[in-house]
Amino acid sequence: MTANLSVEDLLDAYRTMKTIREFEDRVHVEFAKGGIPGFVHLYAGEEASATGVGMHLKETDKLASNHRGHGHCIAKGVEVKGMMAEIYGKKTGTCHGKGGSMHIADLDTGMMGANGIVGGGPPLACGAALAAKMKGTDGIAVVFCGDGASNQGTTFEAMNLATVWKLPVIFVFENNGYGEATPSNYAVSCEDIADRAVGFGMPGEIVDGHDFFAVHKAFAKAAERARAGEGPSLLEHKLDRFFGHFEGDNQNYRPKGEVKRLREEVCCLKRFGAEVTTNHGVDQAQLSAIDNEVAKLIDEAVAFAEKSPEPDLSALTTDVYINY
Ligand SMILES: Cc1ncc(C[n+]2csc(CCOP(=O)(O)OP(=O)(O)O)c2C)c(N)n1
Ligand SMILES: [Mg+2]
Repeated sequence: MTANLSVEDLLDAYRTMKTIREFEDRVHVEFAKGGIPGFVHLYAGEEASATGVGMHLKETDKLASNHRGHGHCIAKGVEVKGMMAEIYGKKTGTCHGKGGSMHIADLDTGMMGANGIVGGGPPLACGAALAAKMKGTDGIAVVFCGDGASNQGTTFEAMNLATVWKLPVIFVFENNGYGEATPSNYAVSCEDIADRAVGFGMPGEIVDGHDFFAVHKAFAKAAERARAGEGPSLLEHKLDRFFGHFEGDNQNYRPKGEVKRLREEVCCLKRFGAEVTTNHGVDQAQLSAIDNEVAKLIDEAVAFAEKSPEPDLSALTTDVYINY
């Protein structure tokens, strides 16, 4: 047992991380075969970040995501078969095939949407946090942004407003070292994005984003602060992506062997597996059973997506706007 995590919790965390990894590894393969339309940006390598955060979120809490959003969706509880069908552009998808990879949204689970607009998420999370505050619930909102999005004006405006209105919102910056092909140590004006929190009057913390336990612990503090009405926080998760910016990216801006080394040395799943079997009473057999369960789920999701029909032409203009 870790502080407040039971073996059951740890197995849940592993299941989520493994589901994200298998989902992304499979989309990588299927995309190369040509079955998936549009653009996809894969989240493999960053699983501990979404999972450590997601475990603290209730269904009524809100999550705003970005273009690399599959992992955030899975960690927020969006159903995997519907997600896969959505990525294939099928009628049975989470958004009936009209959102695709970059616009998976599922309001029933509090997933406000992946987002193709870099820096689009922070103002949305502020809106959701303001709604929770005005309704007097203990609801919180979280937004996942990249290092690239950390430089957007919308992000700065949202962070300022969050403190001014003491909103229950948490800004999670997933610093994976690159915005497209540009290294973050070139494009980000400060050494650590966490330092920017000071200028916006909120606490900021650097977190090892490969370490589920570090993510879980840091977010617990930020969530508690937000639920207690004490306002926003910033967390900078330092981590790495295991694929290119988008599928098809030849990654010639990355040092040779970088991805291979990262997969060997900083894989959050390997690290988690070693930690929980050594120190937290989890059996390797329990992890292997989850591996099998997840492999089956992803096979089923792909089969479901492939055999699902395309949206009807008559539905072209439905589900596009919501009237409130
Ligand atoms: C407003 C806007 N500007 C530019 C783009 C093109 N674009 C898509 S992803 C991306 C890089 C984002 O980098 P980062 O925020 O670090 O996220 P990562 O891809 O590393 O997860 C850019 C510039 C966009 N989609 N929206
Ligand atoms: Mg980045």
